[in-house]
Amino acid sequence: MKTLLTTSALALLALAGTAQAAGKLTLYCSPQEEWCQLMVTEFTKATGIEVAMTRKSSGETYAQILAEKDNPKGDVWWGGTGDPHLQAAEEGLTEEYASPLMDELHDWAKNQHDAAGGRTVGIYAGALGFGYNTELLAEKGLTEPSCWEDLVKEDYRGEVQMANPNSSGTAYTTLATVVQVMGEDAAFDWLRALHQNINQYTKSGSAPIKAAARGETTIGIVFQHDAVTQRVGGFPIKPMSPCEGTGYEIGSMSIIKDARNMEEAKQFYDFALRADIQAMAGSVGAYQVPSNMGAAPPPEAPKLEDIKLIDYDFKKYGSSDERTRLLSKWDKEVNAQ
Ligand code: S7P
Repeated sequence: MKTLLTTSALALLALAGTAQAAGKLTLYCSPQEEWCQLMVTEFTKATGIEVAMTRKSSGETYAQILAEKDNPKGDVWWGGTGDPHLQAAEEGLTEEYASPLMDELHDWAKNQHDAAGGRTVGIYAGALGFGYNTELLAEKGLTEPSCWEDLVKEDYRGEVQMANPNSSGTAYTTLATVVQVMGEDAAFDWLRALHQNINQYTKSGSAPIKAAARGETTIGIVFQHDAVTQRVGGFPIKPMSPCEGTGYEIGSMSIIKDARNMEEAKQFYDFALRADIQAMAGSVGAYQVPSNMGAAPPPEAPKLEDIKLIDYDFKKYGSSDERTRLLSKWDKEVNAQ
């Protein structure tokens, strides 16, 4: 009996040891929920590490990491637009790390790493634009919008939806894009004019095109890949690339400063840069361009080389001063109207 008890106690101890060795990870996730879930499942399958994941928009996640800076609760922030990752890096909220997989990445992903002093890295890229519900547009007898300038036409009163740039990285990319395309004064005139046509500022960046798919708004300002997801899902959505040119995101990943599970955080970081892992995105309708050169973009992904992209100034628009200034100006001069 004594021997039996000792044996089972030893077995239990061994089991506990295995669970402890496998570890745990707290993941803050900013892309679409389906992709976040896929990453959790695949990472746990590969490593045995249990992941507690929360999905929040990019601006919201940045604000949470800032609020938790003296007592960090998250380990890795995976995905979301690059600007707030750069701001977090500048403010010392994230940890420097160089993955052994860095050489496998496109230059734009490595440049993001360099710009942040090694505190963030590019994991995907995607172009901004808008999309519209073709059936609603026809029913309402509206003409097809193809330029940023079209979106402020009186014909589109109450027909346009975008997210709030404070919570949403997509909407902050929109704000920074129009400032770069039009110049700041003209961009704020345009944003005030657009405000007249907006039916709702949503919290999440992809919500406007999901609303368009459901027929709740005609036009949504979103990343083009998010419009493609709805079209592939069978909804009457047409993605558009604005005629004047458009900005883009370098979706990023950062390890949170003083992460409680630092070893697991690094394991996740390396895992998320792997070509085979990035190549899975298309299976859950995520059509961004992957940062690992060995991962082919999903065939549905908008081709960045065919889009009139601006030379988006990530250093400037991802800086703490500029992001804070533009958001506060938007709050005062546009949203308060
Ligand atoms: O849906 C995918 C995606 O567009 O969402 C991310 C975005 O930052 C999260 O949404 P928010 O705009 O609400 O922050 C993008 O990085 C990603 O491509």
